Amino acid sequence: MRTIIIGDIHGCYREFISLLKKVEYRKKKDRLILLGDLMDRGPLSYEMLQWAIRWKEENPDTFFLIRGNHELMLVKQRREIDQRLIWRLVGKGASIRSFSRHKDRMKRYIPWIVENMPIYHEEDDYRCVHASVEYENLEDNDEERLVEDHNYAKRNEYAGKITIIGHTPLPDPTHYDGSGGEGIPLPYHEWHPLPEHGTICIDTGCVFGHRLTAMIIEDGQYYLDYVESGVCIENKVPKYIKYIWRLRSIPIIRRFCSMPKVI
Ligand SMILES: [Mn+2]
Repeated sequence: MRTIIIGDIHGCYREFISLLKKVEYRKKKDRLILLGDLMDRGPLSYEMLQWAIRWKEENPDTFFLIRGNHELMLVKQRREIDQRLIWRLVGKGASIRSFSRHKDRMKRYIPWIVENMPIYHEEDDYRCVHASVEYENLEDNDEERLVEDHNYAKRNEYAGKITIIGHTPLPDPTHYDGSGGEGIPLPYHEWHPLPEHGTICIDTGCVFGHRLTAMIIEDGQYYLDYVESGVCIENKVPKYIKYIWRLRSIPIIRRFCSMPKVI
């Protein structure tokens, strides 16, 4: 049985559906795990959430979701003022427009998110969280580390059981093996044994104009596939982000030029 894992969709519902088609997802035979951040920034957050709700209802045992920092902001927004402000800056407006086009409100879905989007998902030979992991025992990590932390994964210090993450957009899916060195970009369209240790980040910045990536795991092997982003983002992201992505495919530049920080 294949398991298909997809990272930060951010309202890129069209790309999500075309990626499912590209990897020939079969709902009766495959499992599907979404790593969170279904909404905000992109144009179709409402459609994406409705799809997830319907899918979870119809496929409760083969479809799993994890909570991202954007879902966490929705859950927390009424209590914490700083979370409200940050959320404004990182694409809440796009979600509000998407929901109001359907005369709906996001708040209504907080109980569904709390019930159906836990902060981690554990399997026998790997597990999934949204952002990063520090301690082998997932219970020992605080919520901020698992759901919100941008920098920890890149420090490449975690060498425990292999964990699939999203959250930090990168030019290519990347394996952090716990050695403390640079992450290793992973190739698309080839089967390889699933590494046993470290983290693999599969967020390739679809909503920033790059790609939506799927990781397929079957019998201890993995395969990566993607669709190009066709999205028009509603919140302005500087064009230099795309240029840096292109330049970073040249190894010497990759060494001296890190990804711009985006939440
Ligand atoms: Mn995120």
